[in-house]
Amino acid sequence: MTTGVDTALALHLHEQMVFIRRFEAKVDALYRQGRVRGPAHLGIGQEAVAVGAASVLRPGDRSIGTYRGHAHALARGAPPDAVLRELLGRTGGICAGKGGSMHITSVEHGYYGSYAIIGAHLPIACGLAWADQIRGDDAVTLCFFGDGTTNIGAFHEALNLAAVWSLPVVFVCENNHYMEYTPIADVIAVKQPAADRAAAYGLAPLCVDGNDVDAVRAVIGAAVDRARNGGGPSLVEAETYRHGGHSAADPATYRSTEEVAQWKLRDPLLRHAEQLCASGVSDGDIEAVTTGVAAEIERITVEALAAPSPSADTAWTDMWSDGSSRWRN
Ligand SMILES: Cc1ncc(C[n+]2csc(CCOP(=O)(O)OP(=O)(O)O)c2C)c(N)n1
Ligand SMILES: [Mg+2]
Repeated sequence: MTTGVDTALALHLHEQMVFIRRFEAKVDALYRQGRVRGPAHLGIGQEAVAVGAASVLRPGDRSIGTYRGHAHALARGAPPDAVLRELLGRTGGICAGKGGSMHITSVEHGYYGSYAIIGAHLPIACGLAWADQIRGDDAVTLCFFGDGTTNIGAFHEALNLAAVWSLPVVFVCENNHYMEYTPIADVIAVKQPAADRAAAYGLAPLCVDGNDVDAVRAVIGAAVDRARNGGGPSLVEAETYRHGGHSAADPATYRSTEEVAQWKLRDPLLRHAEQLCASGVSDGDIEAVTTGVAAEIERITVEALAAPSPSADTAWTDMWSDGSSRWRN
C-alpha cells in the first residue's frame, strides 16, 4: 500500500498517460476523416516515457523533441485544446494553426519544439543547455529522439560536444525498434542503439523499461539531478514500442501481428493500472479517470472543430522574433 501522497502522484501520472492516449486516438480518428492538416505521427504505446520524464522536471527546465511530439508537449502542460486546434489548422492553435503536428512548440511551457529533420534538434538541445550553463542557471534540458536517430552525424556531434563541455542536458532515446518502416536491428552494428554508443563519449550505458513510468522517473530523474548539480550530460535509452504505424497514414504491415500483440501485453497504461490496483486504488477510481478524460477530449474536439481557419493575413505574422515579416540584410 502506498502513502496518500504517492497515490495522488500515481493517479496524476495515470491521468496524464490516459489523456495522451485518448488525445492521440482522437487525432487518429480525425485524421481518417480528413480533418487533420498534414501528417500526424502518433506515440500510442510510448506514453510512459513522455509522462515519466516530464514529471521529474521543474518549471524553467527545457524539453525538445521530434515530429512524434504531441505527448512531450502535453506532458509539459501545453494546453490540449490549443494543440488539437493546431493539428486541425484552426485559430487558437498553439502555433496559430500554421505549424501543424510536426511543429508543436510551446516555449511558455518549456517545450522548445518538435523537429522533423532527424537529429537536427540534438545540437539545438546543446545550445539551450549551453545558454543555461553560461547564465549560471540550474535548468536542465531534456532531448527526446528515436533509435533511428543514433545513426546520423548530428547525434554523435551533439553527444561529443555535450560531454566535452559538460552541458546540463539529458538525451533520451525512445527505442521503439523501428525507424520508419525499417527494424533498427537491420541497420545497426550494436544491440542497443544509444546505450552501446554511450562509452564513446565517456558516458554510462543507461537503459530503462520505457513502458514503466516509475522506472522512467527513477532513471531520468537521477540523470536530471546529476545535470542540475553540475555532473554533465547523460544518455538514456528507453525501450518502448509504437502500437500503430510510423505515421497515421502507415498501416504498418511490415510487423507481424504476433509482435504487436506481444508488445500490447506490455502496454504502459495497463501495467500502470495494475500497479494502481495492487497499491489499493479502487477500480472505480481508475475508471473515473478514464471517464473524465473522455469527456474532456470530446469537449475540446467539438470546440476545435467549430473554430475558424486562420485568416490569410496571418500568413505573414510571427515570421521573425521582432514581429516583422521581412528579412533584414
Ligand atoms: C535527416 C533526415 N533523414 C531522413 C528523414 C526521413 N525520416 C523521417 S522519420 C525517420 C525515421 C526516424 O526513426 P526514429 O529516429 O527511430 O524515430 P521514430 O519515428 O521511431 O520515433 C526518417 C528516416 C528525415 N526526416 N530527416
Ligand atoms: Mg524509432
